[in-house]
Amino acid sequence: MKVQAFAALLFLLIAVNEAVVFEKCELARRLKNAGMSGYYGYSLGDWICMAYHESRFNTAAVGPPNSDGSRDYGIFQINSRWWCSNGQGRTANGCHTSCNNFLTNDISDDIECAKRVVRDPNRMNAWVAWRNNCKGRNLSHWTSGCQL
Ligand SMILES: *[C@@H]1O[C@H](CO)[C@@H](O)[C@H](O)[C@H]1NC(C)=O
Ligand SMILES: [Ca+2]
Repeated sequence: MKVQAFAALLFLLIAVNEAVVFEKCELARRLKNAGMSGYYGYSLGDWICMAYHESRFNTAAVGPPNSDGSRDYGIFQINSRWWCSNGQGRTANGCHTSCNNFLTNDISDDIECAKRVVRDPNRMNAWVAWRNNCKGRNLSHWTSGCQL
């Protein structure tokens, strides 16, 4: 019984922190509720297109090392050189957090950090995958079929 209770607790702890692959419309709803529609002039389509091309909506995504040795974390692939600390190498840690916090199924902190990133002069050009795949395109299909 004790062992079972422990196993149940362990499972709960794992489940709470479990990574998740978001479905497009669920992500759209979360982003809208967090005030991302029109944030700094960017549409929900911009954010969803960016997340898709950066992480395929996978909150557990960790990118390969960048040329400066940093890595990118989570659904928005937030960079360890500038925005979070992974305990390796220099970081400005602009979002004042551990990069591991961007790998959980709770994306509220990822969203807050993405807002901080886009307030920088580069805006969404900070995300190379957005620049290459989303910028200046018709993004209406990223929110089509979603009840928002
Ligand atoms: C974007 O694409 C949608 C669906 O294909 C279309 O209905 C809409 O007119 C397009 N918008 C622009 C600005 O081209
Ligand atoms: Ca998180």
